[in-house]
Amino acid sequence: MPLPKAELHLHIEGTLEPELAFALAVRNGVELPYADTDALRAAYRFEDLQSFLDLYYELMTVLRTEQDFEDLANAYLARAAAQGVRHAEIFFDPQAHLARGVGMGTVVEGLWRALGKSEQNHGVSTQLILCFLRDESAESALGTLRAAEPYLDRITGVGLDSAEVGHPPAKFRRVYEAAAALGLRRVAHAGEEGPPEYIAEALDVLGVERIDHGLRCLEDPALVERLVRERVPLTLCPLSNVRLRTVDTLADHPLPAMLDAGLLCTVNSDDPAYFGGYAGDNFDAVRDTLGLTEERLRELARNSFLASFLEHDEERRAR
Ligand code: ES4
Ligand code: ZN
Repeated sequence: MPLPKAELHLHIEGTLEPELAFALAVRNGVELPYADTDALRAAYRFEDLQSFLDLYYELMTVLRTEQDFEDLANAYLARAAAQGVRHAEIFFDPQAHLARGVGMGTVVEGLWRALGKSEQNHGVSTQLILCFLRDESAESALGTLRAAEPYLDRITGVGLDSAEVGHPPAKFRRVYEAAAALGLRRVAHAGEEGPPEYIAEALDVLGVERIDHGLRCLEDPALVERLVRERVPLTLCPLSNVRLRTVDTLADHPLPAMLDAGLLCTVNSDDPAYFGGYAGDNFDAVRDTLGLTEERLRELARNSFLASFLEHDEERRAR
């Protein structure tokens, strides 16, 4: 029996497995520049975040209809459930779809067709987090939030993803203020490829409650101390870090040191179709390669629920 856990860092478009991508390409008459699933898988050799994002945005062009988004989400939820995921806070990237003429309603209602029945069908509770693409303009982000207003009963919060370096959190101050005024929860990717200053800025300027990745906090001891003191959750993604070369090998991953330092770490899959595994695979990998004890693994699973947006009685953080 896999450890029950919550998944807090998962891009639904990053769950698009090659087989489903080809099936949707056929269904929608979209041409993919790969002969077959093997040829596509062979392209999953990434140098860095950008080389991954290029393929990620290319492949998601097969997603066109509500049915496509429903099928995508159901495939993810079935795999997640099999690996012990009981709750998933799911990112989606509407700007990448709006730019192709696929409307906000198609994306949100399509996903909701799966998410609305997920507890019943998969035993997984879900929430949706709308992410802004940080390499797009602040105005585009504001327009995206406006486009999402009719669907806010389906959306728990906002996040910030895509190419990090050169796009500091402060660029999105206004849209995060607007999101907060609408009662939305706030998270942001920071310190994946970007510097530790982006982590502090996401907390101070955007008012985020969690940091997605946050790995580079380790370069700034005072920041680590703050993250520990304020109990700021970090949603780490070990297999993603290896594939995108944020760490050299999994054996070099600083997760054990981060736990020892008292950071509130969680383990997640990020883009599991691309990075070699779902949530349980990430847990197994850190157990096997980093030698985490059962006690540490239970701590990670407990952290995932503490850091979630589920209602809970326990006092989560002092902030
Ligand atoms: C992402 Cl790994 C990662 N980092 C930033 N943005 C993303 N979007 C999808 N996966
Ligand atoms: Zn991510």
